[in-house]
Amino acid sequence: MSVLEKLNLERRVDGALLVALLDPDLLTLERATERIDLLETNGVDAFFLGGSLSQYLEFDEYVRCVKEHAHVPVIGFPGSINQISAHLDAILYLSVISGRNPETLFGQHVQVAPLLKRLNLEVIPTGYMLVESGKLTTAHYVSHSLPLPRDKPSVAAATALAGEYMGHRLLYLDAGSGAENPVPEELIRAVHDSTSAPIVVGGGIREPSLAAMSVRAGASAIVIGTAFEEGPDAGLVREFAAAVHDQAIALPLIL
Ligand code: 1GP
Repeated sequence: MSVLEKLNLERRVDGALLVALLDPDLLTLERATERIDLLETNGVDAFFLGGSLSQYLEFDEYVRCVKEHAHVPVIGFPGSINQISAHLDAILYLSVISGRNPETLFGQHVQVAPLLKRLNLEVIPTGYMLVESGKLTTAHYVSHSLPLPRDKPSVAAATALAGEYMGHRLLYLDAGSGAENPVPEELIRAVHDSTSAPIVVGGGIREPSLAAMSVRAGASAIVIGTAFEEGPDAGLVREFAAAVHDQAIALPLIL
């Protein structure tokens, strides 16, 4: 069964998905492996593994250790072409469609495609949209591109629809890790109303209520990084899980 099929099964039971971000630049391997069990047993459905800066030298070993401890899918969220490992269950094949930098739209993809094929990794074509969030985040900076304006839902909707027409199977709206402001509700709703692909939302979601709001607006998966970095307690993870899982709205399956 592919990772997308597994996530769809989970979605049928749980509604939207709660995803925890493990960024090797920010979370030592020891701290990451320590908290995997706590995150999983309290409701995390999958891990995204990667980061914008990519200074970590032993990426492959990091992924291998995480995989040894994790029981839910571990999906690559690469900030660069160095963040590829045969130990991943799948990888987001991210095209930064909010920007016009050819390297992050298509260039790096050509460089890594043969390697991904050789590793037989499940590849998930993802239209990645950075959203203006109040201050410059690392993701905005390293992508060499302008983010989507946060007060222009129609621009985000048009961008997302174009991404869907280009064949992306997921649309990822990201305010950037540690964002001052998360992706606005109106913007998520506009993308949801104009597309049929599942929407992943992340960046600056520090409170369970913000996660719930994003799901009600149309997000099929919520990514939490910073809020889980400082040794989250089980109660906080459960609150996020309830906020994400318990919104009774119909969302597209990840197909
Ligand atoms: C960033 O969406 C992720 O790509 C997570 O962001 O660290 O702000 O939760 P935070």
